[in-house]
Amino acid sequence: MSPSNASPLLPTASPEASTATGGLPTAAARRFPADFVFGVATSAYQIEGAHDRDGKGPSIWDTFCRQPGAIADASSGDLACEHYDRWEQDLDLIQSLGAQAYRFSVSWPRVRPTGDGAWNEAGLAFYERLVDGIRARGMKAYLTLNHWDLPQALQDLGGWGARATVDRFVEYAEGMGRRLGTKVASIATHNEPWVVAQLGHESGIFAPGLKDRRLAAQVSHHLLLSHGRAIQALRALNLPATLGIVLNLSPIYPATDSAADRAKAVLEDGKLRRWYMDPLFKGHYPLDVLEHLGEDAPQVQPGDLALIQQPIDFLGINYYSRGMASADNSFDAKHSGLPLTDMGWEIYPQGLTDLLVSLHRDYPEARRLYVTENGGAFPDPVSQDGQVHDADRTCYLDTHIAAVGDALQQGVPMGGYMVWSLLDNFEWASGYEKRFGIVHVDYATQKRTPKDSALAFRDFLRGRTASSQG
Ligand code: IFM
Repeated sequence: MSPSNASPLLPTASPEASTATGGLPTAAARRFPADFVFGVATSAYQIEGAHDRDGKGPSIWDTFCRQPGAIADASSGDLACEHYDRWEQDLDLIQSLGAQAYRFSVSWPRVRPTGDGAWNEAGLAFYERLVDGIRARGMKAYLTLNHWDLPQALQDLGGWGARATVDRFVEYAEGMGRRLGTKVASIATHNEPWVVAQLGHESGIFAPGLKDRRLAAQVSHHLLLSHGRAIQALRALNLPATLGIVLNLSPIYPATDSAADRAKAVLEDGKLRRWYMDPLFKGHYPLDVLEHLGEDAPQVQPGDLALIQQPIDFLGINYYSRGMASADNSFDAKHSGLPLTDMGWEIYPQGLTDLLVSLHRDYPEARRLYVTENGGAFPDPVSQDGQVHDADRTCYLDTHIAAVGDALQQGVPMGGYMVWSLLDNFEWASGYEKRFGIVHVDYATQKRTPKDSALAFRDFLRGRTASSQG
């Protein structure tokens, strides 16, 4: 751990450094309250590596990556950023940026290798050291329980399609709550359940790679049910940590003003947003989506919806781009005129403000909102000077943080903002081809190099501290 806020990785702070990076000028022009938390985010499978070390069991992603053609560059998270061994250096780096919070996830099969039965003390101890390290550096730990790496042994029993997995998840949540719940600032049950259900079980492009719409709908229900029951179990522990869930959301706009496009936008909004928000906050599934699913609608047992609708302390929102709906699916982002990231996603910061404002309007029950992920993939070549001059990402972060500031000004109860991601990492089906980090990772040497965007974020945070002191 660094004794001070200095890092061997970053140049010493100076007004010139701030000017050199350009800071985040648009973001800085907005006012963020003193208790607003800025942080960085990662997830276990994407950075840890050590896939089979110290008693860890295999996850569905370990299995999926071995399927030919599943991952664009035929890679896996076997080594990733070797964060399992380099976590202290990585925490020093986060501290040196001046981030107040670090959002990370726990690998379920690292702490309970088969998802049932014995716990793995070595895995638990790793996360305990990590959380202690975060706190020792004066930062808050934001823990996510499920960032997609389900134990393979549970998948073999039916995975999220099996109702018994809900029970296993509640045990996992309670176990982690008992072990770390007094030390972490926040616990999120799931990260992006839509992705697990749709990409994992309907389109099959993510683990476990299944293609079955009915199963996907059932999976989404089990994820929500397990969320509600886990919140109940964690609440009973009387922890100081705030409890919530993280959804991937986008505002969906009709591509044209035609009635057909507008109707499509409503349905797409239903599938992405209301399917999760309505049960979480209103106690029902949206009727139009149930009708759309017809016989594929999930089996819901009496009492399930009341369990899902547990009061939570925060809603985390992962925002990357807007959604556009056209009845004939003719909308093509490439021709929209908006700049695109390396993922081909449109850069549209206004969508973040629109999303946050509409969420607060439609779901005032969501008491506190956080942007738990936001960022962009860009090609990021290393320059001859050894640095990464990622002006596009710096601009992306600047305008999106400013968009959060605009939502705050319009009365949205925002609690914080986390950059995705601290490090370049394993971007799921895209492998290592897409780089989301504000810190460059040379995978051959594991050298970390803060990109210009990291320096600009650091300077923005320093300016904020200075103005709150001045
Ligand atoms: O890398 C992912 C992350 O794991 C979940 N949210 C979206 C990110 C970018 O695709």
